[in-house]
Amino acid sequence: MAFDIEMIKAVYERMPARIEAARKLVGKPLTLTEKILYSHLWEGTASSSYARGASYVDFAPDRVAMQDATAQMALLQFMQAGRPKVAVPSTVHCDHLIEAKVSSNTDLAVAVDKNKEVYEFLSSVSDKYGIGFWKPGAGIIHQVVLENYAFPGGMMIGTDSHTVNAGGLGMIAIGVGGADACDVMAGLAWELKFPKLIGVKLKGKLNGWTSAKDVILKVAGILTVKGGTGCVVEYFGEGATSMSCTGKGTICNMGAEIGATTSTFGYDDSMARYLESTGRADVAALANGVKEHLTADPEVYANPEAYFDQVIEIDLDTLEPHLNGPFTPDLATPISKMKELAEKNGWPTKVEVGLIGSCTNSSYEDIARAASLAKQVAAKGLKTKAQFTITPGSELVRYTIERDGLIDTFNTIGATVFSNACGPCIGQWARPGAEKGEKNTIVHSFNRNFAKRADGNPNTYAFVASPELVTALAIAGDLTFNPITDTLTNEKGEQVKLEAPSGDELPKQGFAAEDAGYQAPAEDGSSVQVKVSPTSDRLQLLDPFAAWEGTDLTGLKLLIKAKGKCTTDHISMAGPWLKYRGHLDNISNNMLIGAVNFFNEKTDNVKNQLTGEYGAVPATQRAYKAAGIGTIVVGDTNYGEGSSREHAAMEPRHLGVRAVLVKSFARIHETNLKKQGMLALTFANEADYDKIQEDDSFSILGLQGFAPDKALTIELTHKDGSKESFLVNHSYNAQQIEWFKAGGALNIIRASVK
Ligand code: MIC
Ligand code: SF4
Repeated sequence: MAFDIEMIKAVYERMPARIEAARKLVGKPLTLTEKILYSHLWEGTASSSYARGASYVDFAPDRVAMQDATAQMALLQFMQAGRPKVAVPSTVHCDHLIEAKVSSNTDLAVAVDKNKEVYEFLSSVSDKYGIGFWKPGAGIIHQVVLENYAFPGGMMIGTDSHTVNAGGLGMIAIGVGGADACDVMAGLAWELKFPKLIGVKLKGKLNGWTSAKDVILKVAGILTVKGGTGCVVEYFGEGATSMSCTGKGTICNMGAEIGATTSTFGYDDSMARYLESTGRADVAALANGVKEHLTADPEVYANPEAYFDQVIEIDLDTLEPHLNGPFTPDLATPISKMKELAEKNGWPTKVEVGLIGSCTNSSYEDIARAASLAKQVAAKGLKTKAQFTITPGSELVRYTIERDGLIDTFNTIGATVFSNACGPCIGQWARPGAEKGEKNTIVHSFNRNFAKRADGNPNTYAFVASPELVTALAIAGDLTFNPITDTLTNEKGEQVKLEAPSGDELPKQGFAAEDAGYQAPAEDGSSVQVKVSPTSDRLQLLDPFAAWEGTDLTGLKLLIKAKGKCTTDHISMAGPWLKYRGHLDNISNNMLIGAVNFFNEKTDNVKNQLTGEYGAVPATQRAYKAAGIGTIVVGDTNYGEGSSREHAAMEPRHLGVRAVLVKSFARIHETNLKKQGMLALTFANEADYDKIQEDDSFSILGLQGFAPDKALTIELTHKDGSKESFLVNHSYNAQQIEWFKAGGALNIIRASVK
């Protein structure tokens, strides 16, 4: 039986009437996205229709998921909310803190030892508050959610940007910061601006070398890393229904890379098959009973332009395999153009390592198709040129592929199998020699490829592709190898061609695992003790942030004017810093160390206006803090793209930054800043970015009249004493302004329990 089946039943019981009411209010047929959103309103049945891209709406998500690296902060906050138990089904997954070094079992044992304190904390908090706990080794959050919790038509939030993966099972699943998760677990509403809708029509069918990953690689090329901001992407068409459920998951997963709020697909047979094969025939039966509500009204897909804000059409019959990168997931190159582009751009073409797996791409189908290529190596007398690694997404997949001989197949090409965890995808790859900083190329089936993301080496050129293409390129050892047209020279000197990949969508003998790694919480957790040592360097209880002083902010200094791409990896790097995710003061020592200083083009090197000296960003900020001087961070477009990690907002808050002023924000990061009581501002006129000079002081004026849709004013005082003013916008609603005034949303919840 599936987890929380009663909750799922209740959702399906409410759905038809709520959808009917919404259809009347909206006055036209509904997309799937609208159906799910309108059936999850905090107010219950809709009383009015909402404006896309404009109305802030309170929702009631069905569940919450958290991974270990973000759960620590989320649960440290929840502990202060004064609730005995979580209000909705919630889970914690231990996946991010496991380093990939030697091999699965060795690495897991090392992680369990190294992270003992954190795992014990998460396990005991989970036990106490009624949260399901997935132990280290159980798998990556999104894969485990897809296998166990996701259900068509449901709505969930998760403290990880790739929570959107569950769209593959027809959910609206959204990545959030820990403070948002804390609200929902505390029984409060969750707020989101009603999204705009992008429809993607998939014509034709996947075939040959092309896989589901190529759909999203193509979409990322079209929409870029910010094209999906504020939007939900809904996929439909024969190409959608003919694709596997896990393939849909891959597409939704990487929707995070276009900034989309989430992506989803209508319920179909592939989802029913997946539910049944993962032991949830009961959910499939329930879903079948409300089928018509789990997809858009027929008029919508017949005439999408009339219902979506933007429509994209992709023909799967002609879609080519793609490679996206380096350094950004939206630089999309069809494989046939790689030779030309690599040469033009000077990308190293020798592939050193091919890495498959991760939360994005480690379904049974992915692994089986990649294995079909590995099998050809010996059969065709080839030798694999690059190193090859596999990171299974869950123990369920790992156990099953081992049973079915697929790991043995990979072993024949010298593969290393890492733990069922994030590992190399999040800088937890202890890659030998990475410290030398040599220019080199890797290909992987993950989702992100920002600088330093996999191995910490800024000169590693990472390209994202399907697991099939990664395997082929690893065999060839060459980024420009096009398996559709090119041949390889085998050991006998013959020219051989790889045959297109093939593999079962689901295991013929069903999924299996000896121990999936789940720990149920205590029925009554009131006597469970949660321990945090006051001397720990991994965990630190939170102190409330100070409330707004009630005046305009004056005399702020410029901490950094960041140039170009500034993702959450630049603001709060992962990899070696993941160990401090539960300790705000310690992790603050990585604040903005990856951001490029506009004035000297260096990272982690900014001017301290008090001394005139240049130094590291965190140390400089601590000096301002010690002097009681507030600061401001200035940034470019799509600031804070990438992760949901609220540390990127809490660190500046903790260290005394008062405002972040940018050309535009990524959604989750902007909300995280607001939640933590920071000012998140955007230039009314982007060109005003150019006015900011290195020695500027800032005043933020108009805060006493801080109101929705009302611009604030920034007054700059340059070094020579001259002044300049300009307007800055914000997207705070009345509630969010209260968060700012209280010094953070949590202070309001705290006050309500006293
Ligand atoms: C990531 O893929 O960047 C992460 C690590 O999963 C993050 C969460 C984190 O920073 O802990 C995400 O995507 O939200
Ligand atoms: Fe883990 Fe990478 Fe997936 Fe993030 S994207 S959850 S780091 S596997």
